[in-house]
Amino acid sequence: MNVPKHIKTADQLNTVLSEVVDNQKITDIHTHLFSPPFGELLLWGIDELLTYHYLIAEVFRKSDVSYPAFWAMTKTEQADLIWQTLFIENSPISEACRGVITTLDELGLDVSSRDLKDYRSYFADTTAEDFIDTVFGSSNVSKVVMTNDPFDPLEAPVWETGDVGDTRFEAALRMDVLINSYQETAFEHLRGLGYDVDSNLSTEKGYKEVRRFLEAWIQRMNPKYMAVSLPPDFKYPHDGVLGRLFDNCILPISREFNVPFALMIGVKRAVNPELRMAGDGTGKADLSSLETLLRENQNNKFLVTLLSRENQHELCVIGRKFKNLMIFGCWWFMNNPSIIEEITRERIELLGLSVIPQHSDARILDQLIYKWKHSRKIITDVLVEKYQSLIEVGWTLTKSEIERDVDNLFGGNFEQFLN
Ligand code: RAT
Ligand code: ZN
Repeated sequence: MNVPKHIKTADQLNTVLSEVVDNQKITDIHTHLFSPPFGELLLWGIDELLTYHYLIAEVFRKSDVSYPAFWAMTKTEQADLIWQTLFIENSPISEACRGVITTLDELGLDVSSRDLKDYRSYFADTTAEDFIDTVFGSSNVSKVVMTNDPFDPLEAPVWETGDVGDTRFEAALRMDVLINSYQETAFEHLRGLGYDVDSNLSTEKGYKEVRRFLEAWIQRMNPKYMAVSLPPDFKYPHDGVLGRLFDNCILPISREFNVPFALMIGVKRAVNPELRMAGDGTGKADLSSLETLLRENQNNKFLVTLLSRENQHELCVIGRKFKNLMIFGCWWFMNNPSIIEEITRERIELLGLSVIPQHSDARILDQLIYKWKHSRKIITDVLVEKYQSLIEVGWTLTKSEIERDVDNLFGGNFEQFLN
């Protein structure tokens, strides 16, 4: 269609918006992907796709396999069971199942064949490096932010080499161990590295040492942000180790180095430990703690995503009060079409274009393809609806204005927030 400079009709709008969103390069601000030097930490291929923990949770609902029997299987056996149970004996219509089908299709594989052997041989014929290019090309993702745990014995040595390879992979300093397991594991780990800290963390000396640890990792990783996942009953102010870490270590360092603090609130870890990584749940948080944190630390920048649907509207209202808050993504159990659509509409209606509507949370490289294909379509539909209501009363829009808006949503807002 020949689109005039000023877009005036619904058809013109649909054409332009789909084209602009499809061509838009994406910065994916939260993933669990790794660049090639991290070796086995970078997951990709059909067996990894099929054994994604979202699908592991689903297979136990349909198969009689016991937990111990499943965990005793090799990865290939687990993938076989999941394929047979969730794709052959039942139709793969859950979002996590559908994602596998979208991905295979986008990679040019014949999904009508249902031939797992054929899919396996496709992946056997490629290398991680080539596959990164294929996936980034197909999903139009130009940058991904990893999740980097300085306490991970597989990861930390790679950072210490100073060569983390492909610059399309950027770092995020993940602090779950430091914050959520300080007394159980972190403090001893820190002592082992020569930091003079005790288990209570209540002295100026200890705070200084934790700050020294954070500074060292900020210098090593150059992270886009520091991040933590928190339970729904997270409280601030807090008179325990968490509160002392926040007030005396993390918030000052976050300000000093201009590295925002990302809070991912609402996860109940190990609701069913038998499911291992698939065993976490969700709960509604009391967001007055978040309000206090934002109000009392207005010179700090916070990125926030929440795991409970019930909290999403309230979060948007908080976003209207605090410019030091950037709301991002539809996290984990929120990353389903019906919820993405609802949350995106809610956010845009309350906050306009000042949000980061989505991240992928991809754990397996291939997932960038389906997670972004599915989300891109939903975000486009919401935007069409919103622009259309303007056009209907005579407002005119140009393609370049739409390009500006879309660029902000898929990368620009993140970069501007960091500056
Ligand atoms: O979505 C997921 O894969 C979860 O297991 C978590 O990793 C979550 O996104 C997190 O970052 O804690
Ligand atoms: Zn995650």
